[in-house]
Amino acid sequence: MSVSPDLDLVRMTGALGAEVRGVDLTDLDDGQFARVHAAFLEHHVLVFRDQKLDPDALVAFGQRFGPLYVHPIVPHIETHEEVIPISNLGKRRTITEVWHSDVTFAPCPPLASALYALSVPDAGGDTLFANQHLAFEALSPGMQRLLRGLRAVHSGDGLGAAMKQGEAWRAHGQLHPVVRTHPETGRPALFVNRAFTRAFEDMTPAESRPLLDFLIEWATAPHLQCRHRWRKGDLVMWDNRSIMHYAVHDHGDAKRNLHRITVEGDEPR
Ligand SMILES: O=C(O)CCC(=O)C(=O)O
Repeated sequence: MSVSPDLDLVRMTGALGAEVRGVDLTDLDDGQFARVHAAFLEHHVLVFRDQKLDPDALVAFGQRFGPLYVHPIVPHIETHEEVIPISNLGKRRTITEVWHSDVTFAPCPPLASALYALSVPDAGGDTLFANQHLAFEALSPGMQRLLRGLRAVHSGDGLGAAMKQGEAWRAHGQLHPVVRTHPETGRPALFVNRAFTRAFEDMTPAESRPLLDFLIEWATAPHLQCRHRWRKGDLVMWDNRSIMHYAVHDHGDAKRNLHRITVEGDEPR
């Protein structure tokens, strides 16, 4: 049974995601917010169509979940340090077309991220999401035991280099458990990703690569995914503690502009 019976929800796939209908994010009372929050924990990715969110309203909505995070590398819009512009810089410069969770190279990666669509291509530019609870739960007991004993190093070196801050991030590494426990639901989730996870603790990248490759391929199989096709005015929010995402760049030079916010998270355990 759904824990959010009063919301009009349309699930995206069997694995994750729900569109929430009939909600104005600029006008959520506490009861509605509690139901949105419950739906967020149950479905991991929420879509709200036809929203009108200037940066103040976007920040105010994000703050319902907690203080907002200021990205340590990616520049923000001039007026709001919590809001990152995501725009189409062309296929060769895309840095989000890779399976990742946001800012896992930080000691406390964000709890959630949200994107608000200002302009989108007629076709293409979708975003994929993959459920890391299901990814972990489907592994064999032996592999689950092995992974529960491991930690991995995450680094912002690649993103730093792409943003011309390579020197500052070159030697950077942050250890996190390979399996984290969701702090609100207690559910385990795989916590490695293609963009930032470099190696297992006390192992070389070459030694780590075969298992990391296996895990990321396993964790992004089609039956663990949902796919969002953007419309202007969409707000999509995901749980960064249990989800990986991937921006599909198949729209050439067509305009695609979104605003992103992230909510502060806690130390993965
Ligand atoms: O542009 C998108 O669809 C996703 C952006 C993204 O991956 C990110 O902000 O981390």
